[in-house]
Amino acid sequence: MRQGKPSIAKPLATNKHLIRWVEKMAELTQPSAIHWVDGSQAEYDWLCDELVASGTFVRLNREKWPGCFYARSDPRDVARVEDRTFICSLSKDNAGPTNNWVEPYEMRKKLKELFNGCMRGRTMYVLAFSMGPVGSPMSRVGVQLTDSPYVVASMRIMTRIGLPVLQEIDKDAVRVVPCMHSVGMPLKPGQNDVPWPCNDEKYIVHFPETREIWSYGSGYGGNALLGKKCFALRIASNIARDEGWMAEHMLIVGVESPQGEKTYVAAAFPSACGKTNFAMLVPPKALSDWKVTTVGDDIAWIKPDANGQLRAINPEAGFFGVAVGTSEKTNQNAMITLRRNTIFTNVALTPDGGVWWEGMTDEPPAECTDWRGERWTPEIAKQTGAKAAHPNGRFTAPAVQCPSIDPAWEDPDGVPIGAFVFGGRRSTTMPLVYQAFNWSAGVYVGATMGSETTAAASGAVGRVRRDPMAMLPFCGYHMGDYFRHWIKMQRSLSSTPRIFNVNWFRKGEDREFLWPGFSENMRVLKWIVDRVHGRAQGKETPIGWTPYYEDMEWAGLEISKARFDRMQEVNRVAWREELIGHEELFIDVHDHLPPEMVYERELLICRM
Ligand code: TSX
Ligand code: MN
Repeated sequence: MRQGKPSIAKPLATNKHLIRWVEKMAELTQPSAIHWVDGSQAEYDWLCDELVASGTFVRLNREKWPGCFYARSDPRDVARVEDRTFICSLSKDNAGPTNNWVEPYEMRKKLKELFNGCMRGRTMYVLAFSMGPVGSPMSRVGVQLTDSPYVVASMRIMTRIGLPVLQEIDKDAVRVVPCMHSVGMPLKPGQNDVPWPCNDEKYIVHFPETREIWSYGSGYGGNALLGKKCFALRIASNIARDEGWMAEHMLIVGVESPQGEKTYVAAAFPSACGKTNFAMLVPPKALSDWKVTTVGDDIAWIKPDANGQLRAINPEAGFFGVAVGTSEKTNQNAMITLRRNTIFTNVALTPDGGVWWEGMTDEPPAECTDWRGERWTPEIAKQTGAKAAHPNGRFTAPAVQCPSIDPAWEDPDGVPIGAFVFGGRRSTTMPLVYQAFNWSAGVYVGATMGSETTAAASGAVGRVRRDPMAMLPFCGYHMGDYFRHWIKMQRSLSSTPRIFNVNWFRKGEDREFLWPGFSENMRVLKWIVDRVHGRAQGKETPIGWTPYYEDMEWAGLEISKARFDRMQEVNRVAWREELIGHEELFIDVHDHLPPEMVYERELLICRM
């Protein structure tokens, strides 16, 4: 027996409900062993050694990449599977038209078939995890039963796991979200395993009423790390709606002024907008007396406190970030964060035991092994178009290692939210920044946000795909009811956060980006914070308030007033087109749409 190998099947909890559930699920799935995860470093080290031995992990160069591992998934298991994701509420209407729904009884029957004996020949890990700091009144706990040690290792980075969480559960006062997970590849006696077991038949299933998650067939990302999208967004959005708080697909940053005034901002962006880059923004030299700190890069749980002030926690403990495009230039803080104790999946492996991905360096390595395990060189790439890293290849890194991590990132009471920011990737129509006139106008801005499609695979390039509050794939109930919940939240607040919309991606007639983006976004953030504190003027336009040129900090950046005006232009012709897009979105959810959304649209039409 290796050092640190834990005893098997001895429950590490005393909670009878938990133990009985584990026994029942073991009876169903028939694992060859049960391992209660304690969450210790010794256990993690042992687990990683096992993953190396089984070929799932490659240990990276200990000098250059201490504590880092490399994994390649099955090429058929590389991303979340939205068409295989189900919200099995009692009524179809509750799931709404934007979610897949199957009658819960029918789905349970199907899941029982799928999970029957699905862990044969494998170890079932009992993984207790807390979303949010252990013991925080805003945190929630889950227990994931999984047959994937890769998932256990990843969840140790992304959440708080093990003994401290089991102790919370033993207090018997907390409600546990049960999460069943199997890669769906049982092993016959003597059958050899593969580095990345999975099943072509995939099911990511949520039961909102009973707060349960069942995931089958995938070992990757949001399909398998059930604390993240499944729990912290789809299930939590249901809990939040019932309890009067918000589970949002938002990053949280702290903005500290030269005077030491701290303002926290929560922001929602669809994919491919550089959300993680924004969460770790480094101000430009000319604004280096301003500081940006990171509370979270993906999910925010936001709740009114006793004074009616919204406060937010990051329910996660790590970053599961897209690797491609991450570099010293685009995200210096991320590059430092992922230098140690990080799991890399579906990027390229270099001959010296390092990792590489497109956009990491200006010069590609002379040779490497790509995410499929094939030899890759820049020449081969030129000839075949082969990518070294999969575009959805990821780093899984501990948040504590981030140089910009906020001192209050684990504050059990959360941080006070001063502003909400929505954004999208839009080459036309949308100004660099504007502020909504009020709460319901701001909810309208979030509800109608969208991004232009970039990848050819996702339909016509350049079409606006609406993604309300970046929650379309993550809201665990009817989207119309979700807008209602946003509207309703105002009533429990003494003052509502100001709501803004940003667009880093507007292009000029020459098809070039008008705004330099990245660090320079600090200038936009500064105006937002100045507005929150009543320091900057707003210029009234039909869609909201925009900055006066004079109110933006331009030190160290040459942008003429004429260019700024082009970035900020509210074009009435373009906006009439835009409003038709809003109507198309609302058609789908019209029967649950709050009246405020209809009024706001009418108001916009009138102002145009
Ligand atoms: O992450 C980005 N951000 C946010 C940073 C805090 N990206 C990358 C998006 C892909 C994930 C951006 N791309 C941003 C941005 O603000 N802006 C752009 C568009 C852009 C790209 C390249 C340049 C300028 C703008 N290059 C030069 O101006 C030299
Ligand atoms: Mn996300």
